[in-house]
Amino acid sequence: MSEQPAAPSRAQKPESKVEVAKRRGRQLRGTIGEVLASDRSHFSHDDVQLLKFHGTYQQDDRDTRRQRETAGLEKAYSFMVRVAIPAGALDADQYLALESIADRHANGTLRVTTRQGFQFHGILKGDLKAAIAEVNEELLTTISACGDVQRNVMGCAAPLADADHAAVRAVADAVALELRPASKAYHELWLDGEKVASSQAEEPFYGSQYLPRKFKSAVGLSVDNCVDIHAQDVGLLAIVEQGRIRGFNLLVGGGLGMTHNKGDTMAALAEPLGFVATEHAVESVRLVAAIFRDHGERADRRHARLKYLIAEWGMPKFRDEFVRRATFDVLPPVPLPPLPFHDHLGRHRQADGRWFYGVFIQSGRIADQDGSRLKTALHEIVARFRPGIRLSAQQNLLLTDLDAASLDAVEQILRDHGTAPATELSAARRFSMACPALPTCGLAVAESERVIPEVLNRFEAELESLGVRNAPLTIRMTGCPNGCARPYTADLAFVGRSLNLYNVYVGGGLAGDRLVDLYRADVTTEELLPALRPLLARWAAERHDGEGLGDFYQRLMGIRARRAALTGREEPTAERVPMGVLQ
Ligand code: SRM
Ligand code: SF4
Repeated sequence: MSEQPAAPSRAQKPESKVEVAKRRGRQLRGTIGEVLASDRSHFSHDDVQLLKFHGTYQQDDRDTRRQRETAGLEKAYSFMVRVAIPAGALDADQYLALESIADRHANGTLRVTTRQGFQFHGILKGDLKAAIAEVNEELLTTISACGDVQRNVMGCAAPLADADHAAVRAVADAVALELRPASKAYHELWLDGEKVASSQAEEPFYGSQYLPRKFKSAVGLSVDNCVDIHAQDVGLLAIVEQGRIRGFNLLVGGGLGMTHNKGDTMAALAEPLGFVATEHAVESVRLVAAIFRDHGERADRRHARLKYLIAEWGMPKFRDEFVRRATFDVLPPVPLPPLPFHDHLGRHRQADGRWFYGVFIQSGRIADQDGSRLKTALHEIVARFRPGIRLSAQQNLLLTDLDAASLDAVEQILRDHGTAPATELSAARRFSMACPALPTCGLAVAESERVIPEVLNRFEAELESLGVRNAPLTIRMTGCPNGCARPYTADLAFVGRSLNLYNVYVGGGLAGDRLVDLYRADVTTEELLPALRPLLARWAAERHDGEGLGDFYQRLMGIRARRAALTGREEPTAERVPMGVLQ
């Protein structure tokens, strides 16, 4: 079904600069081809916006920015390239090829993203075309990894027997294909495809202006919320009964980006809209995207996410619009208990009797650095055992399809290269996430990936001494409030305010179904632990068996009880998070 986009309904307000760039961009072409062929070191505003749809961001080295400015030099430009990998699934050859691209065209590292993609950093303009072309040679793509389109479609990465994970992957693949931009510009620019005249007909779904903003979808499971379904614009939550998928609860309106001190911006959790049959799952995502396309904000980009449209309309009106467009039955959502969460690290038996091994990767960065030679270890393992690869939504990597006999060898190779098995990590480290922030991210106002190891060292020592080293605790850090490491659903979050200053949030949890509260504003890196010491000490002393920090905080504040009284719905508790995740 390819209904045409309606004329933007908010035409009375002046459209944002990005909308203008999209409209003038001739279906994502702009002058990218000309600049690529020239000796210019970087692209101008409109092309920079269009490049995002092709999966690449123009960045500059933030560490040298000031020095270069003083010396009268231009910024040290380079490009981040993001590979969209539905459900994070790739094979051994693809992994080795991406690793080689990182070595030859980028800064030698690969980074697993919080949406199960891979990122390269530090690609110079002269290498950009080759890098993207080589990704495509491996039957992977960068299109729609960024930009105002559907982003990488997430899906549970683990081939376990608890549900039909192949079906989850198939739905994620189908959703990704359904909303992939159709413009031939990608082939023309990066793959030397034949040039065609641009026309709106080239993009039957997206039209000339694409979506008002990014649009994120995930396929989750009622037996495992490893994809953080509540953080998505649209979530398909598979209702699993006796290992089979019965259909999907459709959740809409999640999104975490917000701006400090702007009360009209907010993080929001996706709420159930209804239940749809499996054969209508893909069409359901498309319908939600179409409503967003036709009614989303196009003037103020801070308000251009689906969550703001739903906040403005209210869920009943949004649901009515969805039902009006749907040609299939939309039933009431299936009531569910709080969703369990697994990180899939360590050894697990697959549905087919083989094994997978989940490797913890600090902040998703696959590199040989800081005393660990993780990149070399993974190269050796992948080249020798040729496992399947699954990227997880917690920035980790699963090696699948292994024989029982190879598990010890895999673990030994990792150990020999300085990577301890997940079972030996503290909960704080195991469940931690951090965004890239400085020096690559143009929006970072504080450090994240570069400082989280040291922050975790301090917290680990404290938690160890309090006797809660293995108690459920997820710590997430970001270099600004955009929320790339999903801080606002974590037990504990440090969100950059400015250089070496963070807002501290508390009160989420592993299940990802509750937003945090601001606990303390403007705390330096050194003061993070002292600021939290009293709370950690009370948690250690007074927690119920299995109670995570966020749950404890909510209980302490009486929030859970108050909410339950208001909504008649009991809030989730850590006791229901399977302790198997800490085995
Ligand atoms: Fe993000 C922008 C990195 C997941 C919310 N994000 C960025 C940019 C591209 C900065 C920029 O616009 O110049 C960052 C690139 C940094 C770098 O140097 O690589 C960036 N985001 C990331 C990644 C790599 C973080 C990570 O540690 O893995 C994640 C890539 C995922 C992927 O493969 O597609 C990433 N970003 C997220 C998430 C989490 C998620 O999707 O599950 C969020 C919160 C959920 C949401 O979208 O609401 C997120 N990123 C943002 C926002 C805020 C959007 C908003 O609605 O306000 C921005 C800023 C923007 O879009 O203007 C942003
Ligand atoms: Fe950059 Fe902010 Fe996202 Fe971190 S959270 S990667 S600093 S945009």
